Amino acid sequence: MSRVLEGALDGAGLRVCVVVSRWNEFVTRRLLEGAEKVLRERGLADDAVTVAWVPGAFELPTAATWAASSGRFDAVICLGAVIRGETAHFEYVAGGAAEGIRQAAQSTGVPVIFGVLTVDTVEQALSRTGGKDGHKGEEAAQAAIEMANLRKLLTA
Ligand code: INI
Repeated sequence: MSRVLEGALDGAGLRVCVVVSRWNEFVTRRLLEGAEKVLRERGLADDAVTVAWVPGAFELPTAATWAASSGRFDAVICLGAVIRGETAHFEYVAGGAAEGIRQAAQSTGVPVIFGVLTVDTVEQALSRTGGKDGHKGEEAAQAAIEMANLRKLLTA
């Protein structure tokens, strides 16, 4: 019989850093509100959640690496919104954020969650932050809790 491990969606005792981009703040605030709501609902205390603002999505990996390598957090959540219609260099900003966030996770071993919307229009961004297409901020917070708990199981 296989031994199956899954990270519980229980945030009690976890410490999480949310790094959030100020660019397209009307969207990223919605992402942040969703993430904070789920973290609270899942049992994290208010003082167990740290929020750090950065200028844009391109800066998310740098701040995430600082937080992840500090030893102070069980998971880091990166929140941002890159909207193609308003970004001439969409691929560079979105691709740099994605690759940098992957590297931050792999170089530190701490879960660093990709909560960055990469969309064509403002309407798509809004529909993914509490509209008909769910809430990427809420999903990011759930992923952070699951991965933080799975890490404990796999590294104990
Ligand atoms: N940053 C974003 O987070 N979203 C965007 O849509 C965006 N646009 O449109 O350019 C954006 N640019 C800023 C970038 O992330 C950096 O902050 C900037 O280039 C300084 O390094």
